[in-house]
Amino acid sequence: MKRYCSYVSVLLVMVATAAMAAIKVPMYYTAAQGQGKFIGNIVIEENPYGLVFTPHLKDIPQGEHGFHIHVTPNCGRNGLDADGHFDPGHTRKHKGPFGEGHRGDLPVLYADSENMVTTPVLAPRLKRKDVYEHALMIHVDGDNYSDYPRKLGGGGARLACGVVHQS
Ligand SMILES: [Cu+2]
Ligand SMILES: [Zn+2]
Repeated sequence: MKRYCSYVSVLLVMVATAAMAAIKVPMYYTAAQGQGKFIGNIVIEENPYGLVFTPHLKDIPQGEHGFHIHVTPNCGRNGLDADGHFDPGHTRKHKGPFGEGHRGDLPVLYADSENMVTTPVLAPRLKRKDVYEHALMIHVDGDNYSDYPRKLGGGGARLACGVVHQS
């Protein structure tokens, strides 16, 4: 019986570790066909407050960049094949990571003067199961977490993209 109990507890630890494991998403510049240059990874981890996205990216123009989960796990046609923002509640509203709109609205990423993006961001309305088989998208411009004055936060063209696969 004792042996059985320790076997079960080892199993439980293994299950817990698997659930906590980070997801590593390789990111690439978008391209008209296929994928562009590799620019680094974004590591996704769940904690009690939501999902933490930790970027390790280079070659991103200095400043703010809109960052979202787009529905379709496909980065083709300069990112357009990823379709729109992840919106399981069909809100059709872009309100940012703390609003009641698209669940795929993530906090803005910031590239420093050396064109590196390394500051983690927290998305409080997401769990890791939400992000599998979708795309992470980084836009050319920033994000004001509103559909005004420009739709979808004003991020404009799609700069970099990566697909989140279940590991
Ligand atoms: Cu986007
Ligand atoms: Zn949105």
